[in-house]
Amino acid sequence: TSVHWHGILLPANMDGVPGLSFNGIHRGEAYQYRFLVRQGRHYWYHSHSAFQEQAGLYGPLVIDPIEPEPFAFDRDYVVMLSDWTDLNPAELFARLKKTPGHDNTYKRTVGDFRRDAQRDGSAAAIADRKLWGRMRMTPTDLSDVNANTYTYLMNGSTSLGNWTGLFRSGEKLRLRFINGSGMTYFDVRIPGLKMTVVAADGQYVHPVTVDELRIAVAETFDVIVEPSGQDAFTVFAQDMGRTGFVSGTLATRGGLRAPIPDIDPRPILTMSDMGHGGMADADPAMPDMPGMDHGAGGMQAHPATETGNPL
Ligand SMILES: [Cu+2]
Repeated sequence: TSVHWHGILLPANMDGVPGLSFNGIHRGEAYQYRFLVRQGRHYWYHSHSAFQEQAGLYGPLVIDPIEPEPFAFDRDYVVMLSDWTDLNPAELFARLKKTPGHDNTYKRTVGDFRRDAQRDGSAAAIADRKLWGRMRMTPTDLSDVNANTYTYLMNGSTSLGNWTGLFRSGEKLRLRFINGSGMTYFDVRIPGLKMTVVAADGQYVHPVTVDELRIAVAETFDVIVEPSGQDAFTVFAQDMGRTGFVSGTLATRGGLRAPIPDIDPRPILTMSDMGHGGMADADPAMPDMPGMDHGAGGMQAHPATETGNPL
């Protein structure tokens, strides 16, 4: 196994990436992690070996800074989101290799084609289908694995389990959101409350007040909310592909619930989501796909050894 301290600044051999920063921890072995902590706020840790993170080997990491923080709060809760499957993650991965579309039961239909052809002309509608076909992708594919397979969790609880954070009316709560998912992006909101984002990935930001935020895999956000006027508020996190959600509750006492909103309508990807400048630039010959080019250019190269590693 291994422990990777996600977002923590430390020497490379403490970073916990087997085969890159150390050799991993084998059966019967011990490895002492020892490093100076140079940061405050919250991060998370997870195994960096095989599929252990997907199998639940992760957790939040909260470091109280010595210097006072530039915002006030009365209570402090970690809200850790994740995607759980009872399948062995290695089997899930193997299934994904064989049938990548297994979870994607949502496809465009002949009716969608008629509508697009009416709106954009049939040549454009055909060209659009050809382009997606050539990429062997579909505009409805937002996540390879979604709620058809996953159960989304909040602090390890399903929506039925209803993780609850208590408050007294008028208090300021600090919620430390962490996305510890294998692959799920969540859109998070608390109907009836504004969220003021005060830090992102452990870095203070100029406070931004939002109704909803999107949290990608491994991201963290600190938000301040001030619940008042009702006894319970739903913390609602739906996946980006709108296949499912997990919810919890902020409440003045245990056992309360607020209404849970419906999942939003499902979005359709466009060519600009795929890294194209939009349909106008979409050359049917598809010479270049900047957003999808994993082979060259923008990707950061890793040094072959730790000797003289500048990173
Ligand atoms: Cu990580």
